[in-house]
Amino acid sequence: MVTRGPFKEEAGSPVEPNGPVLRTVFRNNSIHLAHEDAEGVVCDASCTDEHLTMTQNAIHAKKKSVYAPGVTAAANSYNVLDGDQYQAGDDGTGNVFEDPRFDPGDPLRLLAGSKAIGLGKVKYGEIDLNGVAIGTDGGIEAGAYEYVPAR
Ligand SMILES: [Ca+2]
Repeated sequence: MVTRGPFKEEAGSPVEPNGPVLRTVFRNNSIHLAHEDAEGVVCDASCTDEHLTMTQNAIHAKKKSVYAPGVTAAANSYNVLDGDQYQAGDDGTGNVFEDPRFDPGDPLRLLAGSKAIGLGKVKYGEIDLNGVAIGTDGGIEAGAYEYVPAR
C-alpha cells in the first residue's frame, strides 16, 4: 500500500507530483509479500499522521513492513508487523513486531498462536471477507480475516 505526503525529502527538490494524499485510512488488511524487495506500507514524501492512519493490519513484507518515518503512535496502532526493517516515527500504539503466522495452506488466514488474534480494538464491520462475524471467539482480529479455530 503506497500513499504520499506533499514534498520529496531532498532539499530543493520539487513538490511531490503524486501527493499529498490526505487522510488515507488503512485498516484490517492482510499482507504477505515474500520477495526480498517487498515493502508492505509506504508513506513517503514528508508523510505525516495527517496523511496516513494505519490500524489493525497483519503484515509480513520481507524487506520492510512499514516505511512511514513521519507517522507516529497517534496514527499507527494495533498492527502485527514483520519484515527485515520497520521505519516509522515510533513503535506505534499496541503494535506487535513478529510474524503474523498466516496459514500457508489457506492464504492470509491466521494460524493458532498468531498475535493478530484479539489484537483489534474496534469492530469496523459486521463480517469479514469470508462472512465470519467479526468478534467471533472472543476478540477482534488484526487483518482481513477473523480467526477460525480448527474444529
Ligand atoms: Ca475473533
